[in-house]
Amino acid sequence: MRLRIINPNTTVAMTHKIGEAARRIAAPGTTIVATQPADGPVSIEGHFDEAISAVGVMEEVLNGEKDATDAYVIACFGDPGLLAARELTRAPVIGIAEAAFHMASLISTRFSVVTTLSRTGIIAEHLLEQYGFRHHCRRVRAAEIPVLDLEEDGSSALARIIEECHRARDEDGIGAIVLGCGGMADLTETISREVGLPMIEGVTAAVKLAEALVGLGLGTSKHGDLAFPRPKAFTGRFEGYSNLTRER
Ligand code: 2AL
Repeated sequence: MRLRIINPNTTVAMTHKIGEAARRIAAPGTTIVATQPADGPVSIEGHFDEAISAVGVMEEVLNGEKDATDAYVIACFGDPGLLAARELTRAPVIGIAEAAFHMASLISTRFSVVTTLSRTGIIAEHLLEQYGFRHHCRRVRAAEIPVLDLEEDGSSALARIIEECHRARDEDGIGAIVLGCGGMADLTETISREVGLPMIEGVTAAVKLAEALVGLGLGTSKHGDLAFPRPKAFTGRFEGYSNLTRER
């Protein structure tokens, strides 16, 4: 199967890291295509960044539709544009936050999330409510690191995340921890060893869920609100979207 992993921010190094983490965990028959939007924020750290990035996610899904894609992963912890992306394809589309929450709930009754900044924690809290995981999650914690610190050799990012995971383990009464950023895709094993709790990281969780859905022959339902978008004109810089509305 061909799995397109879309890093919604435009930092090439992060896209590469996400792609490598996905390849390490993918089944032998899975080809990973890791991409990012041509334009947009270099990191996603708030509602504005997220709104802009969602347009780039749509473009990357449309590119994937020309590339025989069997499944998509949106590799940012706010799952930007997730439902909109689903309207554009019959393939499954999985967000890394949603994937991580589901996986965590299968191996623990309570988990905490450790994300980058408090400012983005609210996005995770909204998603927990929207997806129905509010009672499974004890606490959304932040290591207070900007997303791009995760790309810098020698930064204190890893140490800070581990510190916050220790606090979560000791104070939250939880069985597992969800790592809340696509840029943490390569840290699961190290942190898990240090903290001694199961760590769920969204990119790897989403790859395995995508493989499961494709293996079951399941794709995005085209009955109801996830049907292809209603035909209409788009104006201005989005004029090109006017012809996407026919069903593929
Ligand atoms: C993210 C993420 O996963 N990628 C990014 O640029 N921002 N979200 C986060 N909570 O740090």
